[in-house]
Amino acid sequence: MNKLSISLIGVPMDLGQNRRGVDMGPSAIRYAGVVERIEALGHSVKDEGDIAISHTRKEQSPNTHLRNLEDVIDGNTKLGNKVNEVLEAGQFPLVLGGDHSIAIGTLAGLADKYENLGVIWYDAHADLNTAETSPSGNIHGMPLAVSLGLGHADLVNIRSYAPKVKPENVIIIGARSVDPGERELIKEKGIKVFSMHEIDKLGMTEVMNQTIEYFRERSVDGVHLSLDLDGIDPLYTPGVGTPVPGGISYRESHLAMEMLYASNLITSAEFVEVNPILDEKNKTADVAVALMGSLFGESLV
Ligand code: B3U
Ligand code: MN
Ligand code: MN
Repeated sequence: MNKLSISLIGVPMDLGQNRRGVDMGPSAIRYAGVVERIEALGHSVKDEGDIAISHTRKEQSPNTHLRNLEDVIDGNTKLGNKVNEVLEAGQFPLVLGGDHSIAIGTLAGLADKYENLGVIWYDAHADLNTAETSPSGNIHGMPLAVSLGLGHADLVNIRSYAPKVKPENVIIIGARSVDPGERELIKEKGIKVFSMHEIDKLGMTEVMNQTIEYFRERSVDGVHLSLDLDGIDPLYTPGVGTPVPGGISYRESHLAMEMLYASNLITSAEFVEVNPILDEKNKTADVAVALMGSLFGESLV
């Protein structure tokens, strides 16, 4: 088994959406035993601490189409730099959120090393809005669009290059709440989506086999897993800001992580949207850590 040197990066970001508490996600995940869980598998873990997020949140944000834009840019620039530094040191970046707007920074730090990066977007949502299509103005609903080069120029050009990811290198898994503008973009760009419909119809084994095959065919040089805990059914992960019923089950999610581990494709990961204030006894952070266990090689026998 391949033993990794993992760098844990906490991102206490809550400015990409309106609910308070998701900034405590990294603490909740640490409290749920992430370091011990991964070290028990023989990997080494270095906790890099948290990225400094400025909190000048204005109750009446002047730009309601892109709430807290300046602070989101600032936090993601710092995160992108940190992720890149960790990669340069030969470490595997494991990013703990924080709301999903942090994927903008993570991908900005990854994509100048991986020129043909694959991305798995495990989420109830497509996160493909722009200021023009967003129903909320919340940047956590935009990070995938931004990473494809679509949206506000200052977000798109974090770390001074764009785009970070090619649409044909993205696979969305678990989608069940997709806005009209996002649907258009999925069609226009030909983005591969395994919605809940496909997961129900094909089963998770087939979905993951096709996912792994898709990336192999495209000869990606790395695959980033961006896992939004709201992709999973809120029965198992109630501590998220925008729960959507009818999600991926606990068991299907473990199977997906185990198959990704066996594929040896994953080169970085992030777990986002854990909100301990909305949670029940840290259940959602516990699920996040359990899934990391499977992603990093825990097996039952
Ligand atoms: N698509 C909606 C809702 C949403 C996106 N991401 C989350 N919620 N977590 C939006 O606001 O863009
Ligand atoms: Mn998301
Ligand atoms: Mn989501």
